[in-house]
Amino acid sequence: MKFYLGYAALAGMGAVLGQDSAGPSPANERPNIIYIMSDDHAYQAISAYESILKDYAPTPNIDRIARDGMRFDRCLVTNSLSGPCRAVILTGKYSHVNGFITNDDQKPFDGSQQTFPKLLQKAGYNTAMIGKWHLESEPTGFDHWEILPGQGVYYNPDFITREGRHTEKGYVTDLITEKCLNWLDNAKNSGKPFMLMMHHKAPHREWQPGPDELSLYKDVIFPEPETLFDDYAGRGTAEKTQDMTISKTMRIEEDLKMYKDRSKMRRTGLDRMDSLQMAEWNKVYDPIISRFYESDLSGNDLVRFKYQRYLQDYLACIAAVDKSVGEILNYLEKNGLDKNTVVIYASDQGFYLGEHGWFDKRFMFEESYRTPLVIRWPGVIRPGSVNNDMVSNIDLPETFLEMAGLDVPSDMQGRSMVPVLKGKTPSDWRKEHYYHYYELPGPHSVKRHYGISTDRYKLIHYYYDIDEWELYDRKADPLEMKNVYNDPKYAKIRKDLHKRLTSLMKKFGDSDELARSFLPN
Ligand code: SGN
Ligand code: CA
Repeated sequence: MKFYLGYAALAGMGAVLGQDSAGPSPANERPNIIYIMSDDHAYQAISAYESILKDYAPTPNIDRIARDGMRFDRCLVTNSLSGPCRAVILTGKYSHVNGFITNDDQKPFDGSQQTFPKLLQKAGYNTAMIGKWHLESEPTGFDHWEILPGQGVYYNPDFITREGRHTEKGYVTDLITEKCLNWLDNAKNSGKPFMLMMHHKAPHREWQPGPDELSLYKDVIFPEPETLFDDYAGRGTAEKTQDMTISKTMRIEEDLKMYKDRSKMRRTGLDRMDSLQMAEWNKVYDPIISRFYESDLSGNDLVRFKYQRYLQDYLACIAAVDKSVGEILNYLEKNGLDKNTVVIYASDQGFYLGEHGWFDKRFMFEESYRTPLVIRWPGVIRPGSVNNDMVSNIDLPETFLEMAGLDVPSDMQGRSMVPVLKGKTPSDWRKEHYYHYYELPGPHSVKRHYGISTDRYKLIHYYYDIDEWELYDRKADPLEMKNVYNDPKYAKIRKDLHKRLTSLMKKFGDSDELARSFLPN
């Protein structure tokens, strides 16, 4: 792994902890852990990452975590969907092992199984979970929890606690932040180390900006990704038959708020706004709506308009999330907690921002397969580090356990990233990563698939109602536009990847037979 001291101007940089002179060891004093996760936040929309949007939509507070800590440039998920990712992060086990394979699972998450919050709680941590949970069963392993029902809504949302369900007034990102700050205020005096999972709903579809950000990007024109008008030539059935394009799938009214029929606001929860909130909303959106219907756009011009509207709202939601991260960081500093608190920022999975003409996730292509991850751990992580190792969301619980000085149970399937965080990636760190996505039938019609990814290649098997293999060479084809599975030049690589995929599946206890057992009758 390499270090890039990207923020040379950082105060005191000269004196910063070399790898071996790292400050207080985590073993001396167990650190607090704050895991902040948003929903569907693409790394392309974090200014600490390289992206065409970098200069258009800054995320200064998330960037603060990267600047003070480590940015991961290849953190991969095992099944790019909300509920399944959350189950992986709690258990350190693949979906077929923890039992939660799709969002629409008939079976809620089995909360009686081993999870990292339970293990931390048992070891004396004060634990809490606040925000989007999305696992249907009640949270277990938390001293305190307060969750959104299902996906939750943006304005005046309901929350569920042990006492039942109630409605609160306000914007969901602000409410979750406030609840977390209140909990921290008690936790800091509890005499125990704490672990907080702060899970934002934003910036999930339908991307409804908060009152302070309504007009933030309304007049900004964002650069377009190279593949906005992808026609999927050179790829297979799965890419051609998905239902997640900006052009066809994205709805002008509910998604882009160009309401002609305001009764449709009920479908997206916007009808929950009170008259003041609605008046503020209308002030911004009414003129955009009038201009849109006057302009009578069609074809590629309409796609371009939709892309811009999508990003204006999506990035405005993120601005509120970034502000929330800043409030947490400031709180820690003000209360002298910053030195002994690890702060992690991640998304549940990646997201398409117009690449391949798409929004949403699910595919094993980079934008949804990779999730943003930045971690600050004062005294342990060298500030301004950038890591290119293949890490995964399945490594997070093992990492949290080791941070707390606990042993990692042998049945967890990931690996603690603590040595990676210390800048000492073990020589036997993973060189390949296993993926398996299951949700078909389901929203966006992405075929079921599993596959293996290495630094350079990806071998993917789409199955269920089709049986197609694809191979991508990310070095020759970084945008993943060409399936080279049948190219004789890749015959050797293909063979090798098949072999490695078979042994990876065996290692993790997955198989075609098991995949078939999860198919709908
Ligand atoms: C909803 C969204 C989908 C999204 C899924 C899963 N439709 O069904 O676009 O893919 O959630 O998202 S919506 O019209 O209801 O917004 S996930 O992040 O929770 O997995
Ligand atoms: Ca999600």
